[in-house]
Amino acid sequence: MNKAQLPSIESSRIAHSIGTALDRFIKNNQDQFAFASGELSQLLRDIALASKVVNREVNKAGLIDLMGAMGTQNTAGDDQQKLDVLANIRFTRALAKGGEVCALVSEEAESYVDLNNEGKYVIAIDPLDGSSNIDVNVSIGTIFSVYRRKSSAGTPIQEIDILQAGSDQVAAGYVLYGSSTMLVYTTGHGVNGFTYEPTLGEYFLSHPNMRMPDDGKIFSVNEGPSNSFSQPVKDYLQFCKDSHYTARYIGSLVADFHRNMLKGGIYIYPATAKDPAGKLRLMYECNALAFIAEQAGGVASDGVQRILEIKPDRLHQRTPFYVGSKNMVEKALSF
Ligand code: AFP
Repeated sequence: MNKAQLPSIESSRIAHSIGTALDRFIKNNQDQFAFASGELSQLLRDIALASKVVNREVNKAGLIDLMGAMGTQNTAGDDQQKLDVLANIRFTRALAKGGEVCALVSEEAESYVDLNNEGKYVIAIDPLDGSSNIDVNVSIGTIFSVYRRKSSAGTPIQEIDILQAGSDQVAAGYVLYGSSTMLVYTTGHGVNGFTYEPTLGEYFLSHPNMRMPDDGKIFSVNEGPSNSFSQPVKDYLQFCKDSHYTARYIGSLVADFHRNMLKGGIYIYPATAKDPAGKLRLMYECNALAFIAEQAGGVASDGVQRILEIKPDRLHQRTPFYVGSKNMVEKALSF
């Protein structure tokens, strides 16, 4: 009797391989991580699980009264949407149950949240970014940064645990709830993207070793407040137009970043008269995307220095943000 050959199973034309599931990928790659790799793996799995629940709720939102405002405001004074609050609960609960996280910084909470004091990790998260797009069925996202706590497990959380520079991130990622749902993350060894297969309830590796093109022709900026942009920013935008670049702006940072990551482009949110320090939040929006951009060959700056070098002095600190393809960001910074 002939034995079945593995290669013929792998290349079968009637049952195509669906690729590597996220769980297996995390497990296969955990040796790359210098510290307690099993714990970081568990934490990433907890985030993935919560994102699946949020994905389910985002998809059903219009049907089960999850659209619209809560009637409350977050730390930035923005109206909280029901899905913002729900996503915050889902991620916080998953990370609390997982037990690996000692403290969580969220856009939706004024102060950091204590979780398991024995946990070795600190998370900064924007549970649902782009919430003004929720009600109109446009892509939204989740952004997260993972840090090792500096103080010893079991001791009280200190400021040095929470206010870490982006360069201290040990992992970061985003989830894009778009035409398909994707989880993209890095642990500092390149960037990998996984697409959610809803009938199997699993993420599968669809974008291995993602690289951001060095050049591109897309610029993403809300030009509404452009009268108050600085002259160099105005000049760079004029350069983009003179160069016949394409303007693309969704208003959901994850979606704009992801498009530019795949196609090549630059995302800019500069200082404006309304937001003199920029609008975007360093700890749970910019740091994660800066880490991913750099890992994929891109550049992220506040206009003066690398985003990852900024030492935050408060949880909800804002920063101007220039991120994207290397040559485009360097060109913008040269103005
Ligand atoms: P919201 O979550 O309040 O919609 O903010 C989204 C966001 O932080 C980011 O995702 C967008 O890129 C940016 O703000 C959009 O800001 P503008 O509406 O000022 O263009």
